[in-house]
Amino acid sequence: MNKDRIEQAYELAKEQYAELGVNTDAVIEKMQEVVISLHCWQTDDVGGAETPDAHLSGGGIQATGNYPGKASTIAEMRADLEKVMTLLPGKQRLNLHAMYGDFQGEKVDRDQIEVKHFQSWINWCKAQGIGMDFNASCFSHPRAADGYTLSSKNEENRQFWVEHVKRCRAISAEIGKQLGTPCVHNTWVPDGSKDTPIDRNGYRTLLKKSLDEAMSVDYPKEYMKDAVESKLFGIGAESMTVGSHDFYLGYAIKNNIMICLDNGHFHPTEQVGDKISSCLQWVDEVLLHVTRPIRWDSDHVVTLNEDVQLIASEIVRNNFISRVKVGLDFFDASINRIGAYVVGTRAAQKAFMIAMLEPTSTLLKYEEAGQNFERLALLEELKTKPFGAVWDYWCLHKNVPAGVDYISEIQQYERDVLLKR
Ligand code: RNT
Ligand code: ZN
Repeated sequence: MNKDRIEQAYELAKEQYAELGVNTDAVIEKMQEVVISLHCWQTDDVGGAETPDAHLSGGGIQATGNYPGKASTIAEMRADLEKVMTLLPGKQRLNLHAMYGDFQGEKVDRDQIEVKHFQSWINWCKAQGIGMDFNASCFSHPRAADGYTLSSKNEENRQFWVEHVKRCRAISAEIGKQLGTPCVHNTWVPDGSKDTPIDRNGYRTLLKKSLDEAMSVDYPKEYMKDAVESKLFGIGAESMTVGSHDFYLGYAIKNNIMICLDNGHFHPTEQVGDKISSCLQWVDEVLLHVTRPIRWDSDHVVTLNEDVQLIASEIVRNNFISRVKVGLDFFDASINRIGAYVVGTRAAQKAFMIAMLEPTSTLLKYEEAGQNFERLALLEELKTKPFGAVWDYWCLHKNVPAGVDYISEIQQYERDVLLKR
């Protein structure tokens, strides 16, 4: 896109927003505060770096598609993430899963992982000038093949997963310490039952016990923070998920840890945007997995839709930016994966910018005066204000491609790098 045109369009947009009482320069400044944690697992369809076919050995997670070019080494993952970051305005973090340790060809089971296996990732983050978040990988493993991990009635398996989560938390604390920014450690388990179970309570009691054991060591909050992620159902766990929202919200409140809200993990008419102000009455911080659910899949590439918009608007309206950590959680193996990251992350960022371009105090005044027609009208008019001009200007300002320009850059990377793999 032409630089002068972007600047001209911005000046006009700035005037239009100013008429509504919105300062676009301040919005551009405030976008700095929105930091998105890039999930590493879109690089390779949640394969992991343990063995070439690790993901085939036990369920819990599923990616569909076989678009060429997926990363199959840590070096390729890093190259891809570096490329992605050159195409994104604003600041990001890395969100790494434990199964992506740098094991150097050694077979290290999940109950044996140590900081040393992640040191090269920490160094990479340091070199990139970004923070890092971490996740226990309680899936895609023979000990998860029967559908249970932390809530397993097989005591040996249960202890194996407790040990894994314990180690992941210790590694997280070291990550946060080394990088000087708290590492959010998220625990999600696929545990659940395909058909109607008898002992729902038994599994939930075991999950609580395991979490208590895995979280028995306290770490300073400047190093690491715990989050727990609920789910409604998964493939093969259609009838009951042990870690339901009720379960984890209770656990998070009781232990004052973060609740992770993945917007693909609720009934289709429930909105995570509506849950943020409820959860934050009871816990200090919330973690988000921003995604796009479609029918049975909870992990399509994020687009700028109403669900994501409500999430961003609720955070911005209430000044919750520092209390809500934003991560992404999608994996699409059927399209260019770099493109998936860039489209999905930009969509989330756009939602935040649109939220910031709202004259919230005017809308609030209308609402409190019972002027609901006026509130509705202004919300509708905002939809056709020149948001895109502000967005393009921000991209220009951040030295990343504006508008559609990233498409050709990704096509070029595909030709030069991805198709040669
Ligand atoms: C799965 C959860 C979980 C995973 C990642 C890989 O339904 O959303 O967050 O997607 O941990
Ligand atoms: Zn998730």
